[in-house]
Amino acid sequence: MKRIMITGALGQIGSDLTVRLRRQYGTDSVLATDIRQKQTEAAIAGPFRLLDVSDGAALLDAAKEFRADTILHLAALLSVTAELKPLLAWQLNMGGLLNALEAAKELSCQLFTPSSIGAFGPGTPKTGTPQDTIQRPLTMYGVNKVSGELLCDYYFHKYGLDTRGLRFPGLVSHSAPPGGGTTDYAVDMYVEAVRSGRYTSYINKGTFLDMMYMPDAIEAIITLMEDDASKLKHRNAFNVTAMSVDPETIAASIRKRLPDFELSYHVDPVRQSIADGWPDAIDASSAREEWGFQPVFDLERMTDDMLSHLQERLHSGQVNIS
Ligand code: AKB
Repeated sequence: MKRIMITGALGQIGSDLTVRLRRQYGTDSVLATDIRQKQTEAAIAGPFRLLDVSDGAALLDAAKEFRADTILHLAALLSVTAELKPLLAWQLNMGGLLNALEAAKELSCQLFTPSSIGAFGPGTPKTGTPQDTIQRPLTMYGVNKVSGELLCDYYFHKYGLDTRGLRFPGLVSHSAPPGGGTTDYAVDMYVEAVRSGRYTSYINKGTFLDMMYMPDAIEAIITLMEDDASKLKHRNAFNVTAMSVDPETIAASIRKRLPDFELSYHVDPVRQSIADGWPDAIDASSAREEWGFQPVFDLERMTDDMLSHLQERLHSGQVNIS
């Protein structure tokens, strides 16, 4: 990766990824694009361009003018929004990916796009979910993610395009909020623990899902993209995870630092049914073996880091920390 264009760069992953990549590859070597402009570091501290990924010509123009050799295609609707707006999700998630793949083909770019634990479904083994297994999701998001994995493999086999991907679990971060996801509750819980000392979870106790802290997700993207392609047996997409937790597990970790934290439940049937179709704990051994995936944040380290960053922002007057 030398000249990197990121789509959806002002979202939860892109905000941290853009800043981290500019540190490593140089500010002017990373173009952040998004459908709207925000006054955030990713948008204002380096090259930024407005881009709607459903406009294929505009996406190609942006990559061509920037002389990109890598496209990190992050723009997508997450699971809950996709389930509420399935047609829009198909158009944006699949249309945007197709446009990114076509631009990458035209310009001979490397391409990364995230898949998700949402690519699995109720028929998938719940624990130790293997890299290669049954993928019959019942959600539009899941259908998009499986189709996206297949499409990226297709471009690799048919055109020799260097496509690589990760099946992300829920990602926890403090700088940019997630939006429209099922696993967002984990981020919300940390924010509310610091802001109000209590949180009402829309996901029920006992619902275990994989999670990972954002710095590990970002290092995983960079390591995978920089890895020698000849070592990869898989491409689209690798299982990655750092922990399997339910709301009670996270609350217990928060209470070790904030003993008065209160957790209650008001379960949302849409989000609960999405979570019920996902694995409890996936197996990331292919990622470890093929390119050395090694997350450093476990639950306790993540809780320490999340709470200290959020508390710092609260005390510096940024009360509206999400
Ligand atoms: C979501 O909850 O939709 C995402 C995901 C796990 O893909 N965070």
